[in-house]
Amino acid sequence: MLLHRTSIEDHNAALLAAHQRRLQYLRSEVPQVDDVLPLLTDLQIAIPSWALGTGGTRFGRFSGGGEPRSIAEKIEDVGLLHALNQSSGSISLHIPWDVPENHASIRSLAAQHGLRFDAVNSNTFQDQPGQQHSYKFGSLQHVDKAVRKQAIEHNIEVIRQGVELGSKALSVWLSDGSCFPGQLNFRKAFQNTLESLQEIYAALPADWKLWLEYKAFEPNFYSTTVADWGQSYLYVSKLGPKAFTLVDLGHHLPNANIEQIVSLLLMEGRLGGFHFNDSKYGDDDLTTGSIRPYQLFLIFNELVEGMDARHMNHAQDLGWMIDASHNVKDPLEDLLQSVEAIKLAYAQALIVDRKALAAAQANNDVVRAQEILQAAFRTDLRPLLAESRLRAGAALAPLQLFRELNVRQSLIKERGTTAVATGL
Ligand SMILES: [Mn+2]
Repeated sequence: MLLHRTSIEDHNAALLAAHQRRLQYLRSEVPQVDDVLPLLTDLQIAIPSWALGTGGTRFGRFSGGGEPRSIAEKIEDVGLLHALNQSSGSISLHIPWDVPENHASIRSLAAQHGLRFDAVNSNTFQDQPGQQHSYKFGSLQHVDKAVRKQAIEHNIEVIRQGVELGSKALSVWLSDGSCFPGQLNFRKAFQNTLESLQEIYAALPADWKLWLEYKAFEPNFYSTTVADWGQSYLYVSKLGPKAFTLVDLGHHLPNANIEQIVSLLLMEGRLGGFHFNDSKYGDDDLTTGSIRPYQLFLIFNELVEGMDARHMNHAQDLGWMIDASHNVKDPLEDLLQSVEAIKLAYAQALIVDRKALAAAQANNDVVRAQEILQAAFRTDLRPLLAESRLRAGAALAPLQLFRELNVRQSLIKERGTTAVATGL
């Protein structure tokens, strides 16, 4: 489904007066408005190809209809999101759920929608039909060299696919680990994994990065071979300068101080990027910002401070991606909400009074430090986000327009009620 320019223009015209009133008030309250606007416009959040359909749990899956049936339709869905918010300018493919048959036509379709290809993701946490060896007891860590070799070759094939699409990063998440004490020799599992990663690393093109994602538990429940940021850091520091740690917000043990992790990884130059989502209990994969928006702001506060300390480009130098599952919401509506929450937290972090905060820290003025952070967090910057969208040619209120245009009904009409997108 293509969004007509006039739909956005009519929508914006109807909302313009109220928007300008709110923006004018914000300008009187926040002096940095004009500095923040171009940064907000530049920040693009990648949409994963597996998040465009309904997710599920091991108890069931309740399809919403109109799901994309092919990579082309997935690109069209991301193109639709991008037309609505001009903030979702890339797509991250998962191999083998999404293997392009014709790279040139897929690339040109993406370009028509103003999209590029973000990191490609490998999958050695499932067995695929016709696969010779099973990953039941791990992949890159496996005790059998033949299984490791198969997993290494899969990752190298994913790099090849990514090169064809213009991707610049391989994202690796391993479910490797053990479910019971005694099942695994931890040291051997680490060494096998490191050697396997070294072979994959050697296949990276010169301008590529490898992002190693960690996760505390699940599907293995006793040990995970890349379980936390320290373990990921150990691997990537041994691999070389093109390897980085990837932080998925849902992959920590309860109450982990993610903002501190981010700060230290940035300090060491080893933070590669993010998978955004939110959670209350574990790896819930809920809408970003739906449960703990203050934590999201604190993470962005450290990101902005740490990236500026290293003179990094906020939009270009880290990978920004959503990794969520939509079990009860329309996936496209959920993704619009997620992008909004991410950019809102970023905007809040950009208006933190850093000089005053540094002075409060130097004087051990704990009360003042809290006041400074919370003043930024509690400022309603939604008119600023709307203004950045307006200037980029997007909709003032993307979610509202999505509903006004009955987008989901159109997609159901086009694709049917039983279409099921590939993914988990
Ligand atoms: Mn992830």
